[in-house]
Amino acid sequence: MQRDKFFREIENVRHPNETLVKTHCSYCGMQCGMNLRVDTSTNKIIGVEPRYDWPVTVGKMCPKGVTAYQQTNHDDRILKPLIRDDASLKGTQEGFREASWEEAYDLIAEKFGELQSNYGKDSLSVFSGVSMTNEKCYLTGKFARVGLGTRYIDYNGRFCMSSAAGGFLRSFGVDRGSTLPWTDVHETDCLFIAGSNTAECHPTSMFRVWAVQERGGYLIVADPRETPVARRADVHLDLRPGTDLALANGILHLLIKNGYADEEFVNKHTNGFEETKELVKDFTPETTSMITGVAVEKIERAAEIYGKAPNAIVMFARGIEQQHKGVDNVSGYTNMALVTGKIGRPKAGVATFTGQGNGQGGREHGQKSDLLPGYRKITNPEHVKAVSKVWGIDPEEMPKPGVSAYEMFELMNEKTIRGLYLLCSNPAVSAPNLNVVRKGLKSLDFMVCSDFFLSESAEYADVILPSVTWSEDEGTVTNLEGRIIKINKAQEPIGESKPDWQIQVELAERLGRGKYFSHLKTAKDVAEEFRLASKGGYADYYGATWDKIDKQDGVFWPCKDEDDKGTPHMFLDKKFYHPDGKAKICALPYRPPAEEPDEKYPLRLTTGRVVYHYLSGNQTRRIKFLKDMCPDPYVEVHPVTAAKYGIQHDENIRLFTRRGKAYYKVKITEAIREDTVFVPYHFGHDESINLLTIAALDPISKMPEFKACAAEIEKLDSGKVL
Ligand SMILES: Nc1nc2c(c(=O)[nH]1)N[C@H]1C(S)=C(S)[C@@H](COP(=O)(O)OP(=O)(O)OC[C@H]3O[C@@H](n4cnc5c(=O)[nH]c(N)nc54)[C@H](O)[C@@H]3O)O[C@H]1N2
Ligand SMILES: Nc1nc2c(c(=O)[nH]1)N[C@H]1C(S)=C(S)[C@@H](COP(=O)(O)OP(=O)(O)OC[C@H]3O[C@@H](n4cnc5c(=O)[nH]c(N)nc54)[C@H](O)[C@@H]3O)O[C@H]1N2
Ligand code: SF4
Ligand SMILES: [Mo]
Repeated sequence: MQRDKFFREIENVRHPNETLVKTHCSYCGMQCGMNLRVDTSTNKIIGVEPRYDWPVTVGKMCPKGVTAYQQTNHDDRILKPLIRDDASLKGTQEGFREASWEEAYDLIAEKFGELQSNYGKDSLSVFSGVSMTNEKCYLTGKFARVGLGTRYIDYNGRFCMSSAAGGFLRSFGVDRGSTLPWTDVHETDCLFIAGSNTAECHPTSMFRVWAVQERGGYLIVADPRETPVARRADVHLDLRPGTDLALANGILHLLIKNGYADEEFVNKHTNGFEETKELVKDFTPETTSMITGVAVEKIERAAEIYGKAPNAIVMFARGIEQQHKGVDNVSGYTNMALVTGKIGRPKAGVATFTGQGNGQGGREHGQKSDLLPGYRKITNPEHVKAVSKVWGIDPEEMPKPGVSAYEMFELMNEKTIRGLYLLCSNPAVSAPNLNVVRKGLKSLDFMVCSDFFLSESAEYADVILPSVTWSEDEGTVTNLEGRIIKINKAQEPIGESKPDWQIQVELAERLGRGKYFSHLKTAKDVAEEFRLASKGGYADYYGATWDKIDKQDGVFWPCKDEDDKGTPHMFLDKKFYHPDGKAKICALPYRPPAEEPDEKYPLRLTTGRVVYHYLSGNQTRRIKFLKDMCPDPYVEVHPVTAAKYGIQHDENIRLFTRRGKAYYKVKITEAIREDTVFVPYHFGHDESINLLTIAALDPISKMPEFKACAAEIEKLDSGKVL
């Protein structure tokens, strides 16, 4: 009924010369279905409407999604290549002049060539991101290894999905973010959600979350803050930041003790149970409560609900993953599903809320320092051989593994890395411990940045290349379910902007590597090569043709050939991907955050998002509605803590840690623990909270501990920003 009314209203506002282009949102991993409205008299995008026929999001979009189209023809778009002609202004927006593509390519080829002949192939680096299509992500990996011949490539997913990837690989032997399709979520009996601000970060999942409760099921949320999803939870486990592993072990202790372990499943399909059972013996509710700060009754109730639920899904996001034990946290919460056997069947399983639009596909096909397409390892000679064959290179030529994202900035400071090709990321805002990162960018001999809006990171570049927005190119993206979907082109690139794959093909030609790239004339050409390169890897996309994606509403990987419909549910045959076919239950000793509060820094700082902004904010801070709704950063402080410091709502304070300081307005709220403060990270320059965060890295995933460090507040006498 409502739906009909909505469509009638839409019909009434339709432009006379309007056509609709079926696609998905540019932002988060939900990849909401949308139609871009295009005026055929100008061939310009003029608006958007949600797609009711998209099974994952059924007509839902969030404030970012409904305004995303405003990026395409925005006044701030970079329309021509820019070359820096005043090196003294590095680190600012000044000192650039417009140039032709020819001049820009010539300069890059000359400077990259010089650096490699003076300092070796590995003096260059590539830092990329996963707001790009699979085809672009794939080609970026090839461009680094074959076009530049460097080992140093890594990407922003290191700060995003790397701990989930590490945990899933260890527990299941495969890293697909969700073991089931999202259309199962509302049909389960219990959702256990840890470290996900679902209502603000994956808002179009919420109708499924509420539906669980409406059907009489349960919602358990573990978060130091009372987020909108925590507020309506049956149990809110309001833990201290950085203590998830103790909570996961504590719940496992109760599940085993109270008879909820599925012995048959454990014996047949898993390893590691006895060792884990022994380890979690120590995590009594009392001990767990002492470490986490969560009341004993809440821990007991959560274990009881999860244990009793016929079907349950354990879900988590960056709250548990962006810790220096993020991988352990992922395996720790995954243990709950493995011990109780609530996995490998519909409506039961484990899922992470994948962050970026292509956070899943972008991590499978070679942007990570040690990975090649199809989730192959660059350290495995057989894998190298398979990919070298597709690329037409001698396996000997394949560069060795590089280092992780943050470590690349350290190497820039050491002058091991001297040149950078940055695309699709804004690390001058989003990387941890920014004083080191910004210094690293500044110390580069030569830096190229490809973006469509001049970002804070582009301010350090010598050449800026104008890329296109998602609406000006086509290709595939893999959403948070592991479903490969199609992004369609709604408008020709504006100005002289070009898609990144085309930039890489043309640049490779300038670098004398054209024979490996020149055959790629369209996005579809890249797609065909990419499917082939993934063939036989466990993230096998070979069978996911664009045609099949269109006909089936997407294709879940693995999808091995033309006849394969794809794999919506993982492990239905109870076969996990470790060589013996079993999953691993992991015994994980607790360790505290890298930096615990002390007398000098008595508070815990945690960081994250708000609904109106996206990541570094370089896109959403330019959209008027979003900027109006959330113009500035702030620090959330509990009223008791505010009283202790004598600070008022809206007062400016200085927040500092061992790494740096910044000034924020205080937002007093009871929705946070007394010992914790929270700052959203979507803001640049002096407002970036990453000036304060700690670069303590997880030993397996190399994920920085964005979610917990020790901090202190200082009241300013004047109450003004200094
Ligand atoms: N509006 C909006 N949506 C987005 C994005 C965005 O920038 N803006 N980005 C997208 C991307 S790339 C990502 S990665 C996802 C991120 O999605 P989320 O992970 O949901 O977002 P965050 O705000 O980073 O953190 C989630 C929650 O973790 C909690 N938390 C902090 N410390 C801890 C802890 O120690 N333990 C536990 N259990 N919880 C903790 C925070 O209070 C917060 O509520 O969102 C995607 N969607
Ligand atoms: N303190 C703190 N820091 C964090 C986090 C946190 O929770 N707390 N979260 C981390 C997480 S999960 C993430 S994902 C990272 C993300 O951090 P970033 O990688 O910095 O993310 P974006 O802001 O999306 O940066 C993408 C940039 O590329 C541009 N862009 C978008 N699409 C394209 C394209 O197709 N081609 C090109 N060439 N450019 C494009 C955009 O305009 C933007 O400038 O931040 C991390 N940093
Ligand atoms: S939920 Fe994510 S994909 Fe959907 S409209 Fe919002 S930002 Fe876009
Ligand atoms: Mo992310």
